[in-house]
Amino acid sequence: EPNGSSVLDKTSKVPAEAHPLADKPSEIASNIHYHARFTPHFSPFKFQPEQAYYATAESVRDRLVQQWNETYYHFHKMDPKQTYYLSMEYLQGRALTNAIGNLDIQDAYADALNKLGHELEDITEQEKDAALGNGGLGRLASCFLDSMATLNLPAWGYGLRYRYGLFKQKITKEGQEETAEDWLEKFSPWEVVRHDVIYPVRFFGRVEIDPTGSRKWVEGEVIQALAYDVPIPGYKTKNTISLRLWEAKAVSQDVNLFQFNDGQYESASQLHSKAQQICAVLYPGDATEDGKLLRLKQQFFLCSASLQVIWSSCSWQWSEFPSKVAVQLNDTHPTLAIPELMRLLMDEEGLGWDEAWAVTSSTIAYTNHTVLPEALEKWSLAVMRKLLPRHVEIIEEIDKRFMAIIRSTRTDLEGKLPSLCIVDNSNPQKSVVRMANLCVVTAHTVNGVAQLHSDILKSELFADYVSIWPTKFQNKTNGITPRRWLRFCSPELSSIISKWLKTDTWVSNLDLLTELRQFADNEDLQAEWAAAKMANKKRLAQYILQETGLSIDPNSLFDIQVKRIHEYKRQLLNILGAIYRYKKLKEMSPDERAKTTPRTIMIGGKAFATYTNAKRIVKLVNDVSAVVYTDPEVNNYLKVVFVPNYNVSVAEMLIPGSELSQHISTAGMEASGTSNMKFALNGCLIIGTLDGANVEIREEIGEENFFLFGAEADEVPKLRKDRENGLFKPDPRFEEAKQFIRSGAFGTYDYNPLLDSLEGDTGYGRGDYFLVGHDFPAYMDAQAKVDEAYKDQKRWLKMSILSTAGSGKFSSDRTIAQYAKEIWNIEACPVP
Ligand code: B1N
Repeated sequence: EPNGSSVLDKTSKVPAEAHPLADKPSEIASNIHYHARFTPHFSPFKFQPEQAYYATAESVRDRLVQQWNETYYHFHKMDPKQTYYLSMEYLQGRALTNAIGNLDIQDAYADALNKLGHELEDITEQEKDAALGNGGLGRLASCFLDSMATLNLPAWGYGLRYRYGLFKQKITKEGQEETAEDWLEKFSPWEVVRHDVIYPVRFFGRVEIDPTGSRKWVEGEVIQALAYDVPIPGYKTKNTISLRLWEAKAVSQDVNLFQFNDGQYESASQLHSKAQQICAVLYPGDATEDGKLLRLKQQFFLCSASLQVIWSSCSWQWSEFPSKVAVQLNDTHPTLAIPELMRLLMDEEGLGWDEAWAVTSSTIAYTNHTVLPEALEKWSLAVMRKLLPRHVEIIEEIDKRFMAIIRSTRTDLEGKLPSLCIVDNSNPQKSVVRMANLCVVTAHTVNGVAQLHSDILKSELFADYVSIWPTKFQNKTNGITPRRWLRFCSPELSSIISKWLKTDTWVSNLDLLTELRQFADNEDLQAEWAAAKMANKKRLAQYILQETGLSIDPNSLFDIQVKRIHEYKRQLLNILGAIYRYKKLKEMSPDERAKTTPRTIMIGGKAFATYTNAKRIVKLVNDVSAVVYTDPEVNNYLKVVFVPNYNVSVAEMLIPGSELSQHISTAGMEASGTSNMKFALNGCLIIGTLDGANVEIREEIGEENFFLFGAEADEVPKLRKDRENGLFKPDPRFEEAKQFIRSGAFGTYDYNPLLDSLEGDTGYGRGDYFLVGHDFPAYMDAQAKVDEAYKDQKRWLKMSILSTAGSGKFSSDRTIAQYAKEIWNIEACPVP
């Protein structure tokens, strides 16, 4: 641990030279061979791809561990201010390609594996994705870690080591089926258990008040949090930081052996199973909240363990704490870090309220990722009081003091108190804690994740707070790591870029991509660009064939929408458009058809297991796919494919092979989106609404290179009202598409509930809350423009090059540099 005594103290320097690591392919090959033999996980006679994967991973891990130790030592010596990024989700994906790439040793490892009779590509495919997240929010956390390491920032990621990550999606006749994804089935070579980093986390119990009036949380049940560390290498730097994942364990002395002898097997093993439950599963929601007690336990487990580490590593005066530590809350999921830090400071350290509050509020910052009302966390006060009695006292005190200040200083806000307060008592039987309010009241900085989203936070969700703290609110437009999302997933396009820019430094300085603009019309570049795209499309077609049995034509326009299935993301708009296209193609003469632009529409994504409308959309896409595929009149001009089990690795295959991607959420509802950035970076054109980061992407790449359509965010409330008042006049094309489904063209499944959601009552107020009907005609017109543009390949390629050239802003390096400077106030600490 940073400030504990360790072996590192006794040596002036980590003796790296004592453990030289192989560089030549032949040495690497023997190192891999060494691991296959002496770190055995399998019987010794096998060296199939699976065994080769584990041995290769362990060989690469040796290097990571060496850099990691040096980084630990260096941070320990320099003692800089450090950032702790707290997140309930990390969508890491595979680690091997990333590690080899960031260490810049791909060629040597490829050669080494060749010597052992394997191809690097086959070996890396053996790895299971670490999917400890649901979607954008989790993947953002993982991109951030890559950037923090690359920028040499003294930073940590903290999360939970879920036994089962995001479910695996299978498509059957019924639609989506979920099965458990056992990512630790064999074991992960990328985690290191830290037996010396273990902290007690308490649940339930009561508050004891001693004669001096000081309070202490006692009794209840105590579960141990044990650290598993995952190395996060930066790109072309020695700095290797940690993702620390907590695992829950029963304390051994609590599991009393004598109880077993007394026949009390139950109570002894109970604690074990309670501990196991905590990290058993990731809650598979994305922008939905289902308020389970176990989820609250998970959240507290993360917060308490992480805060205890920070607290125990603190060797400074408490007043100095905020100049040594920054804590970033990834949405409200780790909000309990606030009362937990207050508790540690007051009950364990003996600080007074004001001092503890000053430390807490100047340490903690909060990122909001959604304005969807159903995703804004609210916890029952009664439930929380049972689980965390001391924390509820603290939350109530924060609320009380905040209310008092507002009452005494802001009489103009008197009427706003019910919406400003943290504990909502409007229904005294069902009081709830509004976690976002607790975050806003406490944090020194609150940020949104794209300019439009941050503006909406200020003008709507948190408007009244802005009048209290005008400078608390910031924007930090999301970003993606250019390593995973271009350099490694599309080596072909990457080498072309490096060749034309005469440098590969764009990989860690993505703004350099603007230099491609001057070559956008160059025929040689366009030819190379087209060849790389085609290679990626062929690879993708091969993958689709292997996964779905469907054969797609690499000469057709590859049009992709992949993301969690949600009504606000409007996959329904996409598939209705596809249905209309299909119907028109059927009505055409063969000559007319031959003049159209052939398209392959791919849709992928997981639906929350209990989100019925999302599951109906999955089913509809699959049914449309089957009908169109087997229609000989049409299937040369249109194919619809549902890509099963969308995850990080599948994205790495799809995105480089894409030509058009759809980011078509109802304006104002997608906080940012990050796949839009990945597609644009890979030279894929976007059809989209003015929502989330689309707005900024369009600004950067040029409006002539973006297929824009649809209502704008500020028009949405009125359009919804108009619908309610019966003022909406549907476009005949929209009616035709819906009618075609009703006619049974795609089978006998009952699609009426889905179609009714576009008309009748959806539970969101009167029908079509997401304005699919309103935007449909504009969407179809924009799609017609896409078809026209694709016919002119020169123009299309130019637009594609300009998309990549304009994507520099969306590097997570830029985002993280802004967090470091404008929120965390930390500086780079590069290992020499
Ligand atoms: O966070 C991403 C954004 O790019 C997306 O637009 C946004 O939808 C996503 C509850 C969420 N917001 N909220 C969640 C995830 C899990 C959960 O249990 C809410 N995810 C987002 C990154 O900023």
